[in-house]
Amino acid sequence: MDFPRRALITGITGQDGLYLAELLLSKGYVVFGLVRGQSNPKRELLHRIIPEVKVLTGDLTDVSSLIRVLSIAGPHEVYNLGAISFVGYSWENAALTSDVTALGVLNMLEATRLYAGSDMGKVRFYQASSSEMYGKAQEVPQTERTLLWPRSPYGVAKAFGHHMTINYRESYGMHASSGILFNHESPRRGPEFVTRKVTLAVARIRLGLQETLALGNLDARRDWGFAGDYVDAMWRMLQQPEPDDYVIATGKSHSIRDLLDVAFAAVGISDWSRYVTQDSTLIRPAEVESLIGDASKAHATLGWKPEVDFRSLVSMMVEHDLANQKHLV
Ligand code: G4F
Repeated sequence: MDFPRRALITGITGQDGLYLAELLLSKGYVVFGLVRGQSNPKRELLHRIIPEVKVLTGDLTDVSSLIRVLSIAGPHEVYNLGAISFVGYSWENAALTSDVTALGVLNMLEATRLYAGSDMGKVRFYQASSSEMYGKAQEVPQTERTLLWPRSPYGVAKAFGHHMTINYRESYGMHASSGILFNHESPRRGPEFVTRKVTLAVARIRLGLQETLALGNLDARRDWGFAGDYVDAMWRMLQQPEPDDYVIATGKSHSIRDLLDVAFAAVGISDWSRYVTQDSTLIRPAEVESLIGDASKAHATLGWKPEVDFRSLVSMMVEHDLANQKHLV
């Protein structure tokens, strides 16, 4: 094995990209991150948080830029985390979501295949698949073998990327693995996602900076874990002798109402009903009502298990938001 190991991460400025970069750096990797566009403000942010990452410019929709980036980075491992990842947005921008989240995977796989040339053992590939692919879930809990029934343009795009990854594995013998990650959150989560939207609002309500919180469907259920735990599973997948697909989940499901209970309780509010309103414009055209994953295969093969439970995760996020909003009081 060559040392030091080199990794290329797409989507490095997202929550998962940042945690994964920190994990790989702690293991002695040289980490390259793909960042899109000219004067992207996220480049500065990345440099401030993790200055050790070597930033390369490229775009998932431009295969020639990916080939160039791969030849500069010379990675042993490629983590394809880049995507337009907000499900709600994907109905408004279905074509763009498909270009980036679906065809972007094909571009990255093809660029990696060309980079590997006749030596497929040279590089290992991780694809960020998603539990959103299960959509109208056909089985409870969901496993690697559960039928995919996506309910959003985002879910359809992720299903394309998932199948294409399997196809490259089967067609070209590429060491390409897919992590079917259930919802995973952290203080680094964007405020458009429901967990962070709630914890930020709860902190602001507690501090007197906000009066109410408008939400959509309160009955949806998700299997929520901690992003910091989940990136470890990605790395473990690429250390296996054989590529494969793995569900990464906690095996516990909670509703948005449970999320509200725990988040408001963390600031000493037991009855949140007077703070929360329902906004019909936030209800999705087709909802994924309930997801819960069975990660037995990851437990058995990767030796992976989640460390942070739902209550600790939500409390961690509320604490973080109280601290970062305090200066506004
Ligand atoms: O936090 P969410 O927007 O996450 P969603 O749609 O489950 O997707 C996330 O997890 C996927 C993994 O399964 C990823 F692939 C994907 O990229 C993303 O990270 O919404 C969670 C639930 C939904 O049922 C939604 O309808 O919360 C419900 N919800 C209710 N009110 C809301 C709101 N979601 C958002 N974002 N904002 C609301 O006001």
